[in-house]
Amino acid sequence: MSKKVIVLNGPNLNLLGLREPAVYGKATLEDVEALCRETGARLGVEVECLQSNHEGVLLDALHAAGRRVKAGEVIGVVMNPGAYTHTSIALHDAIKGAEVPLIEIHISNVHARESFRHHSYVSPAAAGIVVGFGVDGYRLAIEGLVRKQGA
Ligand code: CA2
Repeated sequence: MSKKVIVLNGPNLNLLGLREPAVYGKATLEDVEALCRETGARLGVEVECLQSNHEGVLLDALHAAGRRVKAGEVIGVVMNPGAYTHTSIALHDAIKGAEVPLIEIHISNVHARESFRHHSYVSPAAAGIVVGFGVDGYRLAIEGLVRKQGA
């Protein structure tokens, strides 16, 4: 059975493609999840996707992913934590505590935007970061995770 990659999307990413196309592009969350599954299929991994607007749901998903990494079923997580990137010490602690290999991805170049988007609580706990490539960044992040962790 093929190994799995978990793709997590945080708050407001369910609005992708429906608002602010100049910043985030025209692709919907459904399109992004299809792109992730296609990328996984090409690389021989199965992709499971979850989006939530609730911090606790994302924390639980990271804990579950960590357990599945230890069981050898999952290779790691690709996560766009949305605005929780800039606020959540709890996400930082969960990634470290669950010992889950995680690639942080942002659609926009957060460093070219408002200063409150320049700091990430997630980055110091991440195995890698993909920023500013639009939704294509999800493909790059999955490729990077598979290269780093093996499948
Ligand atoms: O660039 C990214 O991927 C972000 O993680 C997106 C977050 C933002 O808070 C981060 O600073 C950077 C926003 C999530 C998407 O929010 C939308 C709001 C309206 C329309 C479409 C998406």
